[in-house]
Amino acid sequence: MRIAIYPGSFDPITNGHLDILERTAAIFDKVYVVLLENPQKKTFFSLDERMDLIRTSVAGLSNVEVASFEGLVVNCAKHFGAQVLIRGLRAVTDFEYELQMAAINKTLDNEVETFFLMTNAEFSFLSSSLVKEVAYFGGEVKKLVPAHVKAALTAKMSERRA
Ligand code: COD
Repeated sequence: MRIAIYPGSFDPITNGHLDILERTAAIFDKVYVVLLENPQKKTFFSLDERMDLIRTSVAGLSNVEVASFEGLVVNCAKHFGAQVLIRGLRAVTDFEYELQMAAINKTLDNEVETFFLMTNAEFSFLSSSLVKEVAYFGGEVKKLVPAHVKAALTAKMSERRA
């Protein structure tokens, strides 16, 4: 069975993440989208909120499961029985960091391979940070995230302003 993990912060999940996920799900038998918990990193959405947003987004993908993990990404791969770790590449700026990550992960566990999927050109500019910034200043995010994520962003922004 070909199993992959797609790790990330997903704060929140965007159409760029989803594109990578759909393409991965078409290749692998099973895909775990894993929220890597980092207690030192402050996120906009809580872990449970981010997991719920992903679950709704992938409801139509029967071989995709949403999970969380605390620790090294290579240990996460082992935990889920995955041979492959999926990463999305947007631009040259992603490349240096991703190369470094892939190299350290290979050093930590030689059995886990990193596979890179190039972003779909229409999402090449897209990041969770950018989406939050646009939403914060009242910009339209409907082309950037699924409708339920847009609703969650709007609700959270007004909650924070109150
Ligand atoms: N198009 C295509 N791909 C995209 C897009 C887009 N528009 N936006 C994001 N992506 C890709 C990213 O390149 C990434 O591959 C993935 O989607 C997730 O992105 P993010 O931003 O949600 O998550 P990251 O990149 O911040 O996640 C980083 C990890 C949590 C995976 C990383 O910090 C990690 O592995 N932490 C565990 C500790 C560890 O093992 N470190 C390595 C050894 S020191």
